[in-house]
Amino acid sequence: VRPLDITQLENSLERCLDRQQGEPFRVLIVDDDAELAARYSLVLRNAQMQVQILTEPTRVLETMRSFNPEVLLLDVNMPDCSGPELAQMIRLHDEWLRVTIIYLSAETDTHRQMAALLKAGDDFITKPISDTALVAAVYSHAQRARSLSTALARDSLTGLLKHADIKEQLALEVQRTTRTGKPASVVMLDLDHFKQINDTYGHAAGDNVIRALANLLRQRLRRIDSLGRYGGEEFVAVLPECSALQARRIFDEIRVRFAALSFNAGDQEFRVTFSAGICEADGHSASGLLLEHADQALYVAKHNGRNQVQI
Ligand code: GH3
Ligand code: MG
Ligand code: MG
Ligand code: MG
Repeated sequence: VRPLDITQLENSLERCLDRQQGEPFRVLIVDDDAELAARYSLVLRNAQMQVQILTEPTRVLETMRSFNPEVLLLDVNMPDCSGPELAQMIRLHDEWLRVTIIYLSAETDTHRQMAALLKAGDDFITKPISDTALVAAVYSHAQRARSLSTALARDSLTGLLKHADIKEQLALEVQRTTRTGKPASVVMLDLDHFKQINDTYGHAAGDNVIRALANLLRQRLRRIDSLGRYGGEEFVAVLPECSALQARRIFDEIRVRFAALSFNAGDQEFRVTFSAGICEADGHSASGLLLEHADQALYVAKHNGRNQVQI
């Protein structure tokens, strides 16, 4: 086995940190030893992470709510509340599932380390630790926590935005439209006779159809467009800098492609269609009203015989 080359490790870590995209990782340090906490904080800040220190463990939940960390560095032995007790309490809240809890302690007794991990928490780092090793450990955990957080924020069947998030995205685009004066379009889309599809071919086959439509939409739309699963078999797309007429052309093309796909359930083959309604944002209408208008256009598309796009 080749000995570990620390310089090489440090170089690769630097490259890693250079690649750190978007917002810096957030780390919350909970330790009753303020001096020690400040020391670790400095190391992590030098590695471009955002750090907050908490020497009073009872305030951990409110600090997590305001700071929203990816990683919690937790001391084991503290006067008011032990680290493992705190970790256990945090794990009662589903909203903090995406946060990695790492114990950072001088505790070298492996039985006590294990007891802490069995109670709650994800990793145990023993002090003293080199700066590089601390940064590497926190960085990898933070990266994983962020991926998990991104995945959890998405609809699990399709990977698209969830109901509340696509609505939020629409509100943001409406604001932008007001600023830029460029039109944006909202598209509401619903699969045709989908109850019948489920009843005839089974729910699993129905799920495949929903996934296939999500993939097709993702492929055909631009990066700046937002796409959400609004309900069971309903989708909403928000298209910035796109008039209703342009949106209709795009969705008519998608409609034709989708109708041509063939699905299988056992030895049966079947096809599915969708209907869509479009509404153009003029910079004055509230986003709720836009969705309502797109829904009305969808209703017309359904009423006129389905498998069509209406404005
Ligand atoms: P219409 O053409 O008027 O839209 O008829 P429809 O039968 O599609 O009516 P509606 O849009 O009300 O149907 C919703 C159906 O979609 C009800 C439910 O069985 C099915 N559905 C909703 N969510 C899911 C899902 O996640 N998976 C599957 N397989 N089916 C779903
Ligand atoms: Mg302590
Ligand atoms: Mg529906
Ligand atoms: Mg439907």
